[in-house]
Amino acid sequence: MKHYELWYTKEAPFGQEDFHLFRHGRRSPDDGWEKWSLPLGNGYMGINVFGRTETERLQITENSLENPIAFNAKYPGGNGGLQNFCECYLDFGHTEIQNYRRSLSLNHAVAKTEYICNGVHYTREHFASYPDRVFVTKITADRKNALCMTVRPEIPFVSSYLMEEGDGMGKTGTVQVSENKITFSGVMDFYNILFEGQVLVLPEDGELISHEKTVEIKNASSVLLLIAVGTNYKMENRIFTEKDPKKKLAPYPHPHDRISEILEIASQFSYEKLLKRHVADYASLIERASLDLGGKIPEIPTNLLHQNYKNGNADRYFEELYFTYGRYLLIASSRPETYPANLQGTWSRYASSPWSSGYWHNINVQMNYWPAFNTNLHELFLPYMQYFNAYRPAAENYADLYIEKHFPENLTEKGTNGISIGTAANLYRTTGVDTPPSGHSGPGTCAFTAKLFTDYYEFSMDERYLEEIIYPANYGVATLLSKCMEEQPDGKLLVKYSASPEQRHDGKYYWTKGCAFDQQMAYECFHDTILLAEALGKEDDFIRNLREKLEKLDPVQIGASGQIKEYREEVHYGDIGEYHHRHISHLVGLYPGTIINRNVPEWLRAAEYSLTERGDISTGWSTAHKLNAWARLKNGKRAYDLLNMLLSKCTLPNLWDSHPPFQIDGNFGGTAGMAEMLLQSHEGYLHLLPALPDEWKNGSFDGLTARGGFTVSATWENGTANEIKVISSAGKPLKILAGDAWIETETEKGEILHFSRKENGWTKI
Ligand code: FUC
Repeated sequence: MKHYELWYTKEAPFGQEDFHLFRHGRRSPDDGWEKWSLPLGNGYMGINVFGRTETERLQITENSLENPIAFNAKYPGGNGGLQNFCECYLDFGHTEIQNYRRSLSLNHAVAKTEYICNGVHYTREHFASYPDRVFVTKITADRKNALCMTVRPEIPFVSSYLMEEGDGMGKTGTVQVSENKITFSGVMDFYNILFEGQVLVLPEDGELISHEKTVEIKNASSVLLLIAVGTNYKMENRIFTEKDPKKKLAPYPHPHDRISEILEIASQFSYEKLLKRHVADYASLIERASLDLGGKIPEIPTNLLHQNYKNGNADRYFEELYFTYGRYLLIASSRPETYPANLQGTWSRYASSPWSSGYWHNINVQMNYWPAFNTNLHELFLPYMQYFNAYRPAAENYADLYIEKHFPENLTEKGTNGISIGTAANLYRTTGVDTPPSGHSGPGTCAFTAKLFTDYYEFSMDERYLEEIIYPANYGVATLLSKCMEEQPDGKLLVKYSASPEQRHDGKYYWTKGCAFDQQMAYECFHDTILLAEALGKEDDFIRNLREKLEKLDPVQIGASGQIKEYREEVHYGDIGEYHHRHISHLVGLYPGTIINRNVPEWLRAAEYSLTERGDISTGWSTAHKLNAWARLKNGKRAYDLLNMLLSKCTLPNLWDSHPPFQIDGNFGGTAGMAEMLLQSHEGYLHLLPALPDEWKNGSFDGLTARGGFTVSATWENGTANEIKVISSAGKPLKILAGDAWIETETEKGEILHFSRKENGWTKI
């Protein structure tokens, strides 16, 4: 893999990012955390490194330290959610600085800060180790005994309330020191979360002085810090079924022993050994896929490279870097046995995070996982499957209640009414499907989620979770959807209480019957459930019934303007709802769905019309969704326009996506979209370079993944592919469209196939 690094010649400012101010309409300057700090993570924790010389700031997040999602009458602005775990300050007092540089290596997932102060070269290296569950910092001086510093962790937002006295969202916390260990622990009131973090301070030589809340190091040559954090949260069924917030975590032990043990074990390794274990683990994921567009390693810092890009000097390295960064961010925020990536991945410095840092199921959380499938990071979706397993009984209960209330004639025994997944969710609570008038997204949200499970299976061909999770998820969602449809006089089956996410008409959320979002998603889900049943050799009355229902869904309708109708009652494009609304929910059958494809050219044309009318200018994730949609329309120029816009207008100097504010979904959607421009597999075959823009005339990619369990590498020149390598993990038949020629062959499990372009087509070599 090429050398990929974000680097800067200035430290990240402390900044003033106060989300409360943002919420109340007064954007405060946010030059610190959101724009300039560099994120690290291992799923267990997220760390933002500022690279400051006088006082370094390491800001730590742990996903389960949450208040409830509080979008309620009391707090209409939306408060609560994920909260900053710790601000760990390192006081160096270095002010006269030369040769400053800070960086984040995407090859090794290591952040580095270096500079010269008083003739001494200081270096800091930081990484978040997944195998050892610790955050590691090593600070070195190149002159013996020249390192003096104080380690000073603080618990942010300790207060008896969050917004106002008596709101029940207070937090207590204390910092204590025992020799070379600093422990910061407390209780977050609402869910009674017991939290603790520990910093182990290990100087190489010099003197260690323990103060009440800090540890001071004098005259050392290097210092190693090991940090672990945790809470008594466990992602289990009871969290979601227990209604009393105070009882959810009641059976689980205080995290103290676990954190102590993690540090005890990690401290037996040398720094070099910890680094080696971390790099081996990380490299096994990041190196699986890469993209070479001919970019040259730049000699200017990343913020200037970005500035040049914005000024119209689009640079191939910058695009490659963005692609790699999306994969890096997913590795840093979604590892098996930890938590799924949330709206900000796993990073929050706030008392109340934007949209609570929740799992939002009408686009955001789905987008997080798109690159897991086509960029060869399949197992990073496991945390969501584990989350689903934990909330499943609650989702079944929501389905019972929903059907009982709205479709009593379809109510069956408790637990057999399907699975209901509404828009809002976090680690403590999910919701059932939205209902009018206050909700805003139809039950298609459930199928939008189930699609991820199908994609996981189709891309990885991993059968381990098929019977236990993937099939039941689809079956459950199909069950719910089939119960909330109404047969029309013309025989069509339409979702009743249907809404195209967040679309408003005359200032109100618009509820109707059978909008495109719900019908398309229902179609995808019924179709997938039947396929999965076939894969498992299962057949029952319900599956037979789905086959009949599928025919009646009428998921795509073309209107008088030639548009895909967002609503059945719409005549011309834009009759109902906002013309340029950021959601393109009527095109989910184009992407991430698959029904709008080349077999129905008139649907593709209508999708193109609708996408064009919707316009390009939008928020971060919306731009990323449009990029994927244009890729599926096989329009390299337009896909590239959107990519360019995403990178120029919706990307911060630390390359985080900006909605605004910072949301991680656009990063993930952007990375997936770049892969989608180069390889597609939703039409029953692999399509190589389906949306190649002129800007990417020559290049190669390595290790992208396609449905059927294929891993693909390819090179191209002057816009034409000349070499293809395919690894077949499942031994499925292989069909590729590359240029104007087809490749068709049987494969065996584990077989590696090479093809070379000759004048009259492709030859197997
Ligand atoms: C959905 C989007 C918003 C925002 C929020 C977190 O509701 O429509 O734009 O991204 O999620």
